[in-house]
Amino acid sequence: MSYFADIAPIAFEGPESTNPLAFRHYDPSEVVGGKTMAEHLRFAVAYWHSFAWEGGDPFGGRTFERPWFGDGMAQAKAKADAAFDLFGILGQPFFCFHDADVRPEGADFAEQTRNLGEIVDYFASKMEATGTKLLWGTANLFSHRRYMAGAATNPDPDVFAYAAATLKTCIDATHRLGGENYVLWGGREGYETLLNTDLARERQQAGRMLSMVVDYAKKIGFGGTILIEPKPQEPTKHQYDYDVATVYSFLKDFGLEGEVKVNIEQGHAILAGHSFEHEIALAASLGIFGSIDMNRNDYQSGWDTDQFPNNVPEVALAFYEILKAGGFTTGGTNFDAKLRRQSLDPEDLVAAHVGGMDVCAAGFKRAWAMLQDGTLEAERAARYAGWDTPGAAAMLTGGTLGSIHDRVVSEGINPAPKSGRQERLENLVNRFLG
Ligand code: XLS
Ligand code: NI
Ligand code: NI
Repeated sequence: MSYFADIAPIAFEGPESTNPLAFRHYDPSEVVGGKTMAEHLRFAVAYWHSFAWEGGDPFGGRTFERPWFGDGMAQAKAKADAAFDLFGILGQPFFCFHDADVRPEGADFAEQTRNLGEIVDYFASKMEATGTKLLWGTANLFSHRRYMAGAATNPDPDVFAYAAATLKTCIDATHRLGGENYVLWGGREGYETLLNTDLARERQQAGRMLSMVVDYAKKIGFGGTILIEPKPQEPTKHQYDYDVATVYSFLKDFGLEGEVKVNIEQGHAILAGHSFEHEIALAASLGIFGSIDMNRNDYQSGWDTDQFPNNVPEVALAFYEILKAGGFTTGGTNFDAKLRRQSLDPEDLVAAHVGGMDVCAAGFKRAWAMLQDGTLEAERAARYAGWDTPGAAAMLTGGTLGSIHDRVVSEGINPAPKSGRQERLENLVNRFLG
């Protein structure tokens, strides 16, 4: 019997519906600008939060009781059965997983790899039967104690080797399942104290590992996008992939800016002191926008609380930047979000996703309307219109300080400050987001 036995597939019932297990805004087949909402949003369930996480926090352990908890192959398959049942109930087109979420740990590398292979075969048959696809796979190179001082950036070369070998198996698994992306989140790639850390050396190790990932993906013909997921801290005090700007400079350093993009998470952006839309806009402007981990941080706690999104205007501004960047290609909206530890019931897991999907759909439609309206973009363009004059444009091509100086003197240039119109623009945005 399914873990979600009595929960029927979620239907779209429209904004007036009071049914807690219905979509009010997300109609997967609704066509917006020539694509369905399902094609625009490309939702994914995160296996780790929804099926592997046990409800623990730093002050207490497991609160959830799931029939698949335990470390055997039978439990791993029962977990997969429940996961695919949830994907079906939600109509989620995609899922994402780490190796450690899906397979029993195994006593050594060989057993770990065999276990992963067995589950990947099991996934393949379920994906074939249900049509659910893999948005991305990834390796968990942060939970096991061997990685406590990092994976690629570990001072011990044997850990580097073990991580490289594990990466190979996880890229293989992602490729075998037709994954559209492969994600690298460097959970322990950082430091606790500079007193024992050689920053320069660790950076070189990380660059070498990433180059090998790119080479290997090419060698096996993996056609998906390789993504780095920035995060500033937690679990380490300082993580090397701090934010989008830091990742970009790292990619440039190793000549990988054309090979690797970013997976941007709302909560990580907040932890880095940025807004989600800032990180998306910056990545798009640098040509490295790939995918998003959708969630919500508690703005007071300073932790990565990974809550489900519930703020439509906030989500809308993020989707506005994604739409401006041309929308997703291989990327999507992965709910890297978990229940609160008191939310014990199967219905909580379903309701969390239903609400998150609805918030994203509502935000997306508002963003779409604002972009179609065009006023905001016209205002932005008008602000820079002075640059269209030949004298101004020439400064950015052949200008020198001397030639510009002469022009200022000969033309009597004397700039008049102009309003940035922020409040008027905020009022405009509220017409769409309010
Ligand atoms: C943790 C990260 C993690 C990645 C995948 O904060 O968000 O869940 O998305 O390793
Ligand atoms: Ni996170
Ligand atoms: Ni994430």
